[in-house]
Amino acid sequence: MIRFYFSLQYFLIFCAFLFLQFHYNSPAHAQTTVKSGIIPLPVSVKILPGNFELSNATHITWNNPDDAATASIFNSQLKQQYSIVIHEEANSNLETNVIRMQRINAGELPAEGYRISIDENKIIIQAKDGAGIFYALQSLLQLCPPMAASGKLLIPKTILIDYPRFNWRGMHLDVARHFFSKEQVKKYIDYLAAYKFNTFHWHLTDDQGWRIEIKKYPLLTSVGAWRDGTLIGHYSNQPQFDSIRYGGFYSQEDIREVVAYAQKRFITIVPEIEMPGHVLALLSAYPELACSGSSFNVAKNWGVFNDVLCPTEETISFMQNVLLEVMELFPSKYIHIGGDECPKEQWQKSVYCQNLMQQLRLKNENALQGYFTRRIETFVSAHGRSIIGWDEILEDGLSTSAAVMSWRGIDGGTAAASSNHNVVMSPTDFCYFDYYQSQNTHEPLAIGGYVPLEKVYAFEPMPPALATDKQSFIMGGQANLWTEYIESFSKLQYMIFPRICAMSEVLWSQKENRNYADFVARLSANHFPEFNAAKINYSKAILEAKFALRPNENGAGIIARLFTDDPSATINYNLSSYENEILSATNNTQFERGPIDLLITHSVIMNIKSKDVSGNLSAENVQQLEINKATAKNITLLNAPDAKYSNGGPFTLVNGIVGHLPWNGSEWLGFSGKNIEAMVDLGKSEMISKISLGVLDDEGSWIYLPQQVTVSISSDGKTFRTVGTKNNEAIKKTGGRKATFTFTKTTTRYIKIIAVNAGNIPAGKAGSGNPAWLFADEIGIE
Ligand code: TNX
Repeated sequence: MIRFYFSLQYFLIFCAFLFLQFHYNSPAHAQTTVKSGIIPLPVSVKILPGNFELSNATHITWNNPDDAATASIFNSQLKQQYSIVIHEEANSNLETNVIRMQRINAGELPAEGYRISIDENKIIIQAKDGAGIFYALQSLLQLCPPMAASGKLLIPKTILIDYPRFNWRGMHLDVARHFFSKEQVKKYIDYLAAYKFNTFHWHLTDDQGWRIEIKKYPLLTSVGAWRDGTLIGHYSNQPQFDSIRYGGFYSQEDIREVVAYAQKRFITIVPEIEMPGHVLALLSAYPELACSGSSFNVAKNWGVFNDVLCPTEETISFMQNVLLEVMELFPSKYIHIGGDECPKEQWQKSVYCQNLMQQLRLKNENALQGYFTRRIETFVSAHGRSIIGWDEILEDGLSTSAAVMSWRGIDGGTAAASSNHNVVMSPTDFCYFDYYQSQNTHEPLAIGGYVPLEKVYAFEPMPPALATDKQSFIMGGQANLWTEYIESFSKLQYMIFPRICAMSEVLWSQKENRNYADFVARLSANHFPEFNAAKINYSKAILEAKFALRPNENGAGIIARLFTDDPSATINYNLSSYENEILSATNNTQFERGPIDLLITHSVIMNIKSKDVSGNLSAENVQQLEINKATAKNITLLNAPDAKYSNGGPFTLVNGIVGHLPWNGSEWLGFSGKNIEAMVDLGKSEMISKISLGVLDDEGSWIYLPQQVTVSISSDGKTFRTVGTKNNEAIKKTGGRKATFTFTKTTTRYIKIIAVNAGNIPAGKAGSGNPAWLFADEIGIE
């Protein structure tokens, strides 16, 4: 018989060995980089026991002179974050305490890819190109832990291999609605670089300001860069303006400086010059380029304006001259020419346009925009560049050298790629960082919509419906930052952080490695502290207590589940009646981990807050839950809401939540071009005398009141009796927020509500010609 005998000492050593084996060699550990915390997640990371100590005595060296600038950027980042300054030296042959940047020819690494290997003596960084070297150093910075208590910066021994999934990794910034200085734009570029974005789409012109100096046409900036006031608050039908002169622009020298700054960080700047719509600032300087009208003002309001460029020879050569100067300033392959939201009213009325259409045998005004775009496209191509435009440019005969930026969903992009156009995916419902990112009622004003972090993370730029042989036309994706409601750099930070981190991972990391929970853990453990140190104003929505509602399956009422995206945060809640009395379910003093389920059977004010691991309180989220006879009852919808605004499904209409204004996508159901046909089953006969449907009127966001709302009731679900009908005028008269019907008390069980969609958006309005949205938040039955 064999007997095993271990002394306790040997047994403990054996256990430690097993632990290390498991801890450092398991593939799970190699893949999940919770330890390294790097965002975007690299292809593979392996962290080994042992450290490299980085200090003022460390050298950084290169074998390609082009990498000297990268070394000095890295050095200044180190100085800023750790007060460490290392020695920069070309072709050093030091063997210890050195970071060695090597350009290699090996075919295994794709463009922009890199390898890092860290041991106790040296850090070796290898890449084929300068971008790869740059990204390696950005990852190296993220591998640096906080300075140890001993004052040492110890970087764990690591083997890391990495390369990007997409080659267009873009962030956009609108500097027309609100202006950001050259220095602020450079900061923005720093953020992009840290997260391995390689494209900065600079939206330089729009109705509210022209922001780039053009030597040949000085009025563009002396007149077009300034407006006499700005909308106060949110877009509405009764707009109010301040009268503060607002504006600014970049001189050509400024632009050259920013382009060079971006180049050093391997970021291509794609300039956007909007045409033929969104040009009020241009027309205010050169009114002769419009089809009619002799004087224009730089817009103070947001939205879409009817005054657009007239496609005359004079206009075309003007825009070509502008583009000549733009191409000289920006070396990018692509020049963005806008092309979105160009109303055609002026072209319909213009004798010149109608004659031109006849002469060119163009079937309609969209085809005329196609003609204009082709003229610009030919010019840009003749100068060795290509145009890119918003997906509207696809609507009429685009030559294949033009690339398409798909913003109204991914269908435009899918169609464009299928017909051999290069495509950048930027659909509003995942990529619009001007939309809300939290349901919290204290959230700063945004344009509307709801794009929380998790939604951004779930973005998939490669459309599932696209044929395999067309997939290479999808260059990548981009997040857009429109700045109607972003008036300061601090708010800009808030809107992009941390959604920019999620977008970086979508565009860089391998799809199969992506995991939201793992991302959140890296973000809150490793990146939030960095944001704090850098005094970046970021959204803590993932630490905020949120709620999800569902009907109580076991009886009356709804269940509110309280939770935080980041499970390390704790929650505190408080329920009070509308009269402010505290209800028994209240937990006023303690913070507990979520999820917490609360049963709600009466109208209440729910007040929830959370604490992060360091004890910092989040903003309070206050929500009114209005319980009525419809709440949590069985509801069916004949037409499904649009996927963009279907959060919570049909239950949204009976979940007790009355949508807030300005609206936030999560509280509403949205129907594009379709009617609402809802049927509520009360479960048993009930006495009722009032029915209401909450609706939304926000024409600037293409959301229209229903043409008509009709309510009918039935006790058998078959024969219905109409108890009221109202048109949009009647709804407007009563505040435009609700269609309410009162009638003599009746006993009934089934309630049918039909709301008729406004149809296509009329001429002269934002989004004209597109189907109108119909938005509803809640059904009330009393
Ligand atoms: C639509 S996206 C626009 C912009 C607005 C934005 C607001 C696009 C091509 N056009 O002019 O700023 O919505 O989200």
